Amino acid sequence: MQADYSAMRQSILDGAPESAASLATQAVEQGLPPLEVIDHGFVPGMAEVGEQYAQHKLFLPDMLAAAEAMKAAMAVLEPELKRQGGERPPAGTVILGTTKGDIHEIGKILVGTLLTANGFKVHDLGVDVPSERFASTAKELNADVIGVSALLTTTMRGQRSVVEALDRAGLRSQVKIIVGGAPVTRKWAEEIGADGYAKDAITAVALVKGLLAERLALHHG
Ligand code: B12
Repeated sequence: MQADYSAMRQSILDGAPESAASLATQAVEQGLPPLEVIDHGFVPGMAEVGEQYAQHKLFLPDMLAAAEAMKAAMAVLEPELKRQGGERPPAGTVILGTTKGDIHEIGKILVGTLLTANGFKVHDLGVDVPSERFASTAKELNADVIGVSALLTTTMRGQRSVVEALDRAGLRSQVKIIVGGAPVTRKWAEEIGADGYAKDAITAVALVKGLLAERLALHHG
């Protein structure tokens, strides 16, 4: 049987959590790679919802329903992703969160899931996180990397505040900061003095691995 990507996309557009979850379950039962199912089946639905919202064809409640459907699908696919990663000693500790004033969480959760699947210890602070909390938690957990998500052009500046908060806490040289989210660009990351930017969850894993390898090389080389 083939993956029904168009039905998955439609379940997001319809804001139908039951149908999204059952399509995800079917995909798992068929042995389809969970990441492909997310990327080709469900994420295109979210992108379409965003476009239709921008064109005033869909409204806030529709966006909310779509997010619920996406979360229902992810609840099925996440454990699969993590299981495929297997058990290994932690490759490093990463703190994740969405900036103050911003409640978008789906992309961040996906980044966290893939990092976990790749052996990282992930501590997710959730959404609407004050900059100082990123810094204090980094200190508390002796974190290697902080990942800051922002989905609104207005909350992107919160990413700069996290860089500044880490500076103030005297931790800037010890902890790497990476940023992401739909409106975020590499140029913005450079402008605010972050250590990296990734456009999606797969690239985020490569980015974190690269940053930590760089650091190991500095310490030992
Ligand atoms: C779902 C959604 C919502 C849901 C969120 C529910 C939830 N639990 O998360 C709800 C309904 C709550 C919502 C609310 C609002 N939303 Co909204 N929302 C979306 C939508 C449709 C999808 C976002 C999503 O989940 N995408 C799927 C994930 C998988 O993709 P992603 O988030 O981009 O994440 C990937 C990458 O960006 C990256 N990434 C993400 N984070 C990080 C972090 C790091 C460190 C790294 C390295 C990478 C990384 O990796 C991820 C995985 O590949 C987008 C449209 C869009 N195209 O983005 C609009 C959108 C982001 N929302 C928008 C708006 C305007 C709003 C509201 C202001 C609407 C209103 N009038 O109230 C509110 C704001 C609420 C708030 N204070 O935050 C606008 C933003 C416009 C702008 N440029 O600022 C968008 C673009 C829609 C549009 N086209 O107008 N929204």
